Amino acid sequence: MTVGGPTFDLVVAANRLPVDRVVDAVGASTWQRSPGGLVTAMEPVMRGKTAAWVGWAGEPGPAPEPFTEDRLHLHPVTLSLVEIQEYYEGFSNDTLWPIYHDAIVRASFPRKWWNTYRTVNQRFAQAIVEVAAPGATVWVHDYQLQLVPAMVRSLRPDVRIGWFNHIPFPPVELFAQLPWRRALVEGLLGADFLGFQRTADAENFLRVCRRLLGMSTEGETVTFTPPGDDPSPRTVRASAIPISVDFKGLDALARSPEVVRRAAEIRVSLGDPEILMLGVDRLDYTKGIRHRLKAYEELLRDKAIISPKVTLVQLALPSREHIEAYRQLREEVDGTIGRINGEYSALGSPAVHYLSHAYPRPEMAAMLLAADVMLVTPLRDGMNLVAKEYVTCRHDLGGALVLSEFAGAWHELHQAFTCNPHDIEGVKATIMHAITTPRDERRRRMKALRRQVAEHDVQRWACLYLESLASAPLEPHRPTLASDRERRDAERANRANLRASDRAAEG
Ligand code: ADQ
Repeated sequence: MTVGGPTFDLVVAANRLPVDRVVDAVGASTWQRSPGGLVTAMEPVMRGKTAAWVGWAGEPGPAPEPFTEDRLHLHPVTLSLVEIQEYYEGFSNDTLWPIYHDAIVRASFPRKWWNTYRTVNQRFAQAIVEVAAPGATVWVHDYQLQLVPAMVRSLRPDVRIGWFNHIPFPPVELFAQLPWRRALVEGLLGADFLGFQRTADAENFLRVCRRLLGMSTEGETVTFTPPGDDPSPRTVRASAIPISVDFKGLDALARSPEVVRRAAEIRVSLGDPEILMLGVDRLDYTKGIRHRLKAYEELLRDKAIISPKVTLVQLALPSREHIEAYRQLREEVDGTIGRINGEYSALGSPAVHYLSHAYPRPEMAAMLLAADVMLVTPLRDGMNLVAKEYVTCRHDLGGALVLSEFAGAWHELHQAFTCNPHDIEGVKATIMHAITTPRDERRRRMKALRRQVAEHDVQRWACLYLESLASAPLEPHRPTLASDRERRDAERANRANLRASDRAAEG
């Protein structure tokens, strides 16, 4: 079903292409690699293969012609202004995003958004089959493209199809609210392999198949008879393959003399605080920024910490500003920080340094290296790469990671200082614990955290994903004794972490 253009053995499809258009002073435009982790993750697996990437180029209106950048074939998909509003801001981010994040805010269900979501998914599927070589591997990413697997399969049964969910997959009770729940599951089941961040996400998906669609599941697989003319049953595997960061690359960057110097400079420019706390988030209601600020404000009020000896830097990159819940969040965060600064700042040293810019990687690495306490307090997060980036940058074994148990990362980073962000007393106690823990104990924890991320980096994630896709519905390899032991250790550490955080909250 190709239309004569070049075809590729590996096709990645994501809402966005991994490039941004940059316009220079004289109006000439070029494409620049976007800094995102997905591009880095895909690099080693795409190298040496003929690969294409299908996605939106970031501007409304007719898509630019396909082009090649760094030997990667980029195939832009058109999105009109209305489609951006209804498929992306609407259905993806105002219907699915809240439902998939514990309904922290109320989801909206306009029917016309669904129609547009379907139309756009069909357009992506069409673009994919145009560039997929016979027998190609197609890797679809994220919640914006959940109908694509079945659409691709119906056009091109010869290709192998995988989907990876970067965000959580909700419990059946929440998923059941979606009027289009059956169509979404049937869309996903067009894949051979479905990857999730946590085991609980894969289990939620399998439970949805069982309870809402009456399908039969066994272990990590679901077997069903697809709708249509072909009555033969299919089996699809759903497993956890947690995403990670480019440990080697980021570690090397954080060790570079420029970044080490810049980290020291940052501390000096903040007035050399005894304790520098840092939060780095997209400005999203899932990230727990309000809860974190409340805990910080109360610690100042209680005089448990004193500004400017203790200082908080909060980077909050504005996002999805056309959506009401995000506008409201921004107003609240702006207001809260204004109030804290009015109450607790000294002239020239604000209690909260609040920054809304996008920073280049070296500057971000320097900030992570400079921070004594990193606050990662989401109410729900698929993974949270910032937590992994922080420990990657701490080659000096300094610093302490405060981590919410509702971040996917918590399931791997057992030596972090755990908190339940809903429990403000608990967050305060955990912050104080992170501050007061003796240096040797903090170093021991950081060393273990770094080992975990180094051994489970993003390159390993991408390879594991593709191996799982290739062998699905069978497992790519039998779990070894060592991985079984790893799992048991992880479960034990999680239980100990939870006990400690509950005790802290109970005072
Ligand atoms: P996000 O919700 O965007 O991703 P996250 O995993 O924290 O969340 O990644 C954010 C990235 O943006 C990090 O690499 C961070 O360094 C960067 N960043 C944040 N603020 C920045 C700033 N001001 N300037 C420059 N860079 C900044 C979704 C899911 C997550 C999941 C990822 C990957 O919601 O749960 O971890 O996908 O699967």
